[in-house]
Amino acid sequence: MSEIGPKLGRRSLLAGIAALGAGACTKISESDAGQDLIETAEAWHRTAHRSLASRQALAPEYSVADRSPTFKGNGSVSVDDGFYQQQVAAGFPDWKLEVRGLVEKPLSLSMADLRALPQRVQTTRHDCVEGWSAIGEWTGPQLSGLLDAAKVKKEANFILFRCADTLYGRVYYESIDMVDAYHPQTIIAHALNGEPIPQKNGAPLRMRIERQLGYKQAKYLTAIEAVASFDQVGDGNGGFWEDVAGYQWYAGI
Ligand SMILES: Nc1nc2c(c(=O)[nH]1)N[C@H]1C(S)=C(S)[C@@H](COP(=O)(O)O)O[C@H]1N2
Ligand SMILES: [Mo]
Repeated sequence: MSEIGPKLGRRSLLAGIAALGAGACTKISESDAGQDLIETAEAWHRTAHRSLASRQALAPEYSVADRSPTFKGNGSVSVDDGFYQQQVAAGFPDWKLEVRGLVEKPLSLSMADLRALPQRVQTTRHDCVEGWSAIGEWTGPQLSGLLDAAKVKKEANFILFRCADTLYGRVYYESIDMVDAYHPQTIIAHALNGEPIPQKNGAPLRMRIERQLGYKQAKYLTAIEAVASFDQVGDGNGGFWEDVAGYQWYAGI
């Protein structure tokens, strides 16, 4: 994705493509400069189109035999909060995932609600920028289904993930654009290797966004929020590590 800047989401891409509409071409095409402009625009359109198509490709999936024997816990490995601790002990009977923000029908879903939705099972490799990887099998509903059920409004450009944990005194959060939000391998996972997600790996719910690096895979998920922009969230860079250490917002692999 080097051709497109990190914050250029699907909507701006589409707006750019729409702006190349034929109507504007009649006058400027009569001059050489106009012709150059059109050729440049066409080349840009081709590049943009190819990039968008490549972002919809699937991440590699592996077999059961490829699973890592242990899946390291990294960053927060628990949540320092009484309600969370009581819920872990009881198997998360009262845990709720909210779907809110720029949606017509906000949702509040229990673990049972999430398990009752159509499930995707995917064995994928998690790559952390700190230099380790692990292969695991994740199960959960696709984010696209929840966004459709909540009826995301046209003004939404990004999906924000709210987490229960704090790290270095800050609440962890992340965000992605609509291309990744609707990617078939973007799921809200509740199981790892066929078991409820262990506490260290983000119990009871964590994101799997398989075309991006480890720090985008928000653990201890409490809410999914559709937003027009993330300028006013945290320090405005779209995620915890983006704010704290200047990591790239778009962490595509
Ligand atoms: N809520 C939350 N999500 C998080 C983190 C975290 O500290 N808190 N760490 C991130 C990083 S850097 C990585 S590599 C993975 C680690 O996932 P794991 O603990 O299952 O290995 O979670 C990501 N998501
Ligand atoms: Mo990471």
